[in-house]
Amino acid sequence: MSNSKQAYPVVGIIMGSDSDLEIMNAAADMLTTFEVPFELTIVSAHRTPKRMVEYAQTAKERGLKVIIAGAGGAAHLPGMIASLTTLPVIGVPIKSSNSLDGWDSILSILQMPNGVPVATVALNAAKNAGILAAEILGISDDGLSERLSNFKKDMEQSVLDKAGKLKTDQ
Ligand code: RP5
Repeated sequence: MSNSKQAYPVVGIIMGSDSDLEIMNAAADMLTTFEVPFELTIVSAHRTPKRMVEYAQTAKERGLKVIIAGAGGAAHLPGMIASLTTLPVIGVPIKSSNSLDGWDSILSILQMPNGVPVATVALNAAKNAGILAAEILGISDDGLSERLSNFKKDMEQSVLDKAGKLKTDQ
């Protein structure tokens, strides 16, 4: 699936199973908000290893600049993708049906060996993965950087509004 707005995706969102989609949609939503073209598909490290290798090895030449990879349980997808490409990989640990309590997914993605980094976000935090991907791209895109800046300002204002409301309620 590609973001219909633009022909050339620069972020690849991949996940180990369609059961991860509910969580991973949050990354897609953030990229849509920031007007970053992306593609989204299923790539399983264990069930489709050849597809995983092909995806990682062709990602750069296809124009991708960042990959967001989500997986649950024995979550090897982000690390294996990172081992096969020089693109930055953001890993999303997912508390899946085969996950004990989420720690298995977190540690599988977080505890990478020296030389093969994966930027790991919090459990189920695909939203932050989307924001981080946009921030990486924002380094060389002033318009995107401005949209990210406005996002942070809106977030700040919403907290200040809530704080102000608490004050008046007391
Ligand atoms: C992982 O196993 C997937 O990323 C998913 O989080 C989990 C469960 O997959 P299904 O059995 O629901 O397909 O590889």
